[in-house]
Amino acid sequence: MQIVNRSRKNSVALETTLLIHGVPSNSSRSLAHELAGIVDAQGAHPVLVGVVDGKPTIGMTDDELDALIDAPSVPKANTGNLGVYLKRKSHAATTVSTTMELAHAAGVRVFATGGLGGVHSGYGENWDVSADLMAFTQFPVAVVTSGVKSILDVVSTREALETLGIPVVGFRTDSFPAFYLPESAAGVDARFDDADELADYVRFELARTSRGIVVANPIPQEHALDPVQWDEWLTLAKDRAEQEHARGRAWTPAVLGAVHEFSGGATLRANIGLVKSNTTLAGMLAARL
Ligand code: PSU
Ligand code: MN
Repeated sequence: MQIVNRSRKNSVALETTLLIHGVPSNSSRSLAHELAGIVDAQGAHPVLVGVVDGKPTIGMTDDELDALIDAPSVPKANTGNLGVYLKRKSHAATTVSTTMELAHAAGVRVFATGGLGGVHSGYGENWDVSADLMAFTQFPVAVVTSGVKSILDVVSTREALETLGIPVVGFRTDSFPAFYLPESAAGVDARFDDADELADYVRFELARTSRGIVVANPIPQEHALDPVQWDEWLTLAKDRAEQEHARGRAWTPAVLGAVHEFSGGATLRANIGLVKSNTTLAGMLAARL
């Protein structure tokens, strides 16, 4: 695979699906700049990952990001359909799975996102498990994430990670975080309180295996949502997504968009708060590798 690789030592990958499908388009550009600034401030190098005119790009320029933002519709690339978008010379936003694939192809070992995809708690009778989980068995990249999105079945997702043999370590937490909520009923394999110690482990584990690592970083307390309030918004949002017949890859963006609306922007602020915190930790890690 031919890639455009603008990464260098100590790079941190950032993904385009979060920017293009996870937040309203008028905040994509400013969020991208803020995240890049956060990585820089940690002494690491930010690389935005996406597909531009069929070119897998690790380190997108502002113009390239603008091209995706301004495109009428940009597909979400997972491990399975990525090759189709490359062959057809289309733009595509990379999810956690394809950002890991491209980061690895460029030699980038650290990636910051908001929340992983995982096991869905269901719409209708459908079985829906994100390609993000399998990607950890294929690409040795440490992904800093606030656990998995609270719109999923968090405990089943944690079990699925264990089944796949993927290490899940917590930064200053014993609990597997649930995106907008700092804790869930599930736990982590180990807790690290010190960034140096965490970086030593990440270096060791990535060299030892060809698998990725989930670095679980809970949403900062000041951004966390009230669980009861969250449940109300989630119920409304799922009903809305059902009414819109959102299915498959459209489900996550539809539910996220609806909770942002029902919460009057509170979930969006929380989402941005947790992504920034994950980006800070990813920058700290990359600077230490
Ligand atoms: N983190 C966020 N917002 C997002 C995502 C992550 O804060 O929108 C994206 C990631 O790209 C992840 C995707 O891979 O959501 C999961 O989509 P799905 O459930 O369809 O696999
Ligand atoms: Mn899916």
